[in-house]
Amino acid sequence: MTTPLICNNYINGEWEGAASAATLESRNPANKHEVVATFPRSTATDVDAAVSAARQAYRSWRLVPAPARAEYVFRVGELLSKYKEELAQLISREMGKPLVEARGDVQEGIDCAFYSAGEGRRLFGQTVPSEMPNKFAMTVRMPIGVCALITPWNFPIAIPCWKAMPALVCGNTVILKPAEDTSACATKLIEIFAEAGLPPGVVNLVHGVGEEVGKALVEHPNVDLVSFTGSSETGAEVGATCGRTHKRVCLEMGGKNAQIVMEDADLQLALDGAVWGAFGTAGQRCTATSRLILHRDVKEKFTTMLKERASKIRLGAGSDPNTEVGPIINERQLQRVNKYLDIAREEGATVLIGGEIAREGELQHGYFFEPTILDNVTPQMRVAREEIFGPVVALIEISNFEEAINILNDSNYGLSSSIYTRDINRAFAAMRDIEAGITYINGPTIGAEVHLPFGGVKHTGNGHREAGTTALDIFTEWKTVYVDFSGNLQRAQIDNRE
Ligand code: UN1
Repeated sequence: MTTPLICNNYINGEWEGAASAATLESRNPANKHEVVATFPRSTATDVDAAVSAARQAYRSWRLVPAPARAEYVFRVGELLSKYKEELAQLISREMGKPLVEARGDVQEGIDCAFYSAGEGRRLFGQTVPSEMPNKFAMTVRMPIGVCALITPWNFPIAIPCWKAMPALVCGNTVILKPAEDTSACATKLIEIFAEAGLPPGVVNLVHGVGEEVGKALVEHPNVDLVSFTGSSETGAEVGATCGRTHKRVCLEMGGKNAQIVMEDADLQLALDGAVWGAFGTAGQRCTATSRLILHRDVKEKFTTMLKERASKIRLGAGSDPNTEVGPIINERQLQRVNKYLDIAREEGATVLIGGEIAREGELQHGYFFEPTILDNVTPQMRVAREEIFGPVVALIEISNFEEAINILNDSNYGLSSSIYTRDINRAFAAMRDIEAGITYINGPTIGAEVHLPFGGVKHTGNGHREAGTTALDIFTEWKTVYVDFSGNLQRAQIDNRE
């Protein structure tokens, strides 16, 4: 056991505790007795300080040429590469995911840095012909101002990078409010931004409890934009507050992602996809596969294969190289997953494997849940409709393609989706008819790449798409500029009609 890391807020280029001096701690979810870090329990006073630093820094940061802003972000990418292993170890310790996945989390941040940095030399607008002679018309992207970034614990490096990097390249200043469970990861990330030499106040970090610090940020009159990834319940509140206070808001919320396996699918491939999609990161991804929609001709065979594979999954600490599935993030989430198992049983689903909190040997010291397969699930059951965020997958039987699509779409959520079929016509029809922000053909529901838009429809989001070039639409305002070099007053809609 190592000594706990002492984490601080980062405001205006200075590391400091909360004004109240109160602290909280994060723990290793694989061993609840191990405190990973202590961090400040900030309040509205600290939020005020961070917002005024970010506001002040914005005045000059917006004027730094975009290619120069992008160079800082590029440097962050280089430093993330340098510290990749150290960061991955920390992610495994504080968040619990296996090391290979933790390295992937950092890699996603690195990819995002290099991709976003390239945008510094693009940030394209448009030139458009004017109705009038000797006049140019164009659109240019302008930054928004001070952005509050509220991020979850499941991708403690990648998700803050998705938000902060494009925001900075676009000329905004940012305040990160990370999830309490992964405060050390966020601190290390912001140390890297600081090492990259960003001017004071451009990037700020405020630790604390969502209902205190997150709320204060969302309500703050000097915050211009809130980018939030988290639960649909909290997202709805964030969205309502931003509506009331006239802030731009980007919401990335829950999913109830399904993988369809048709009768002509390559079953081995579909199995690999299902195991990775449902149990990877212990199901704690908003893109995780939580429904398997199986054609009745292959359901029995596929279920046998899945049971066989899932029952052999090795649970353990993320830091152990033999671990395939790590712990659930904390006691509250563990109990939430467990509660869904009670609900499943009450609703009449059959627990094929798993279904319990794992307590054997070392596992008893952490928050482990057995990989779980629920059979005889009907689309109306709560376990088929609500996001569980754990290693639990529900099997639903269908008899044809149309039924598969209807059941997949019968959800309030619409983030990721997948279909395994060898029929190209069906694949294209699925691509068109599935109601989700992301559709994979012959691939699992997880594994989005940073240079493509990420987000969902219905209650999953509010129409924005993170990552890819669409991230620029979140973090910029369009300005339309007319340049009249005729030397005369030219009246639109009037003089050019005569
Ligand atoms: C999330 O779970 O919030 O597509 C993000 C994926 C990852 C990102 C998941 N690249 O699974």
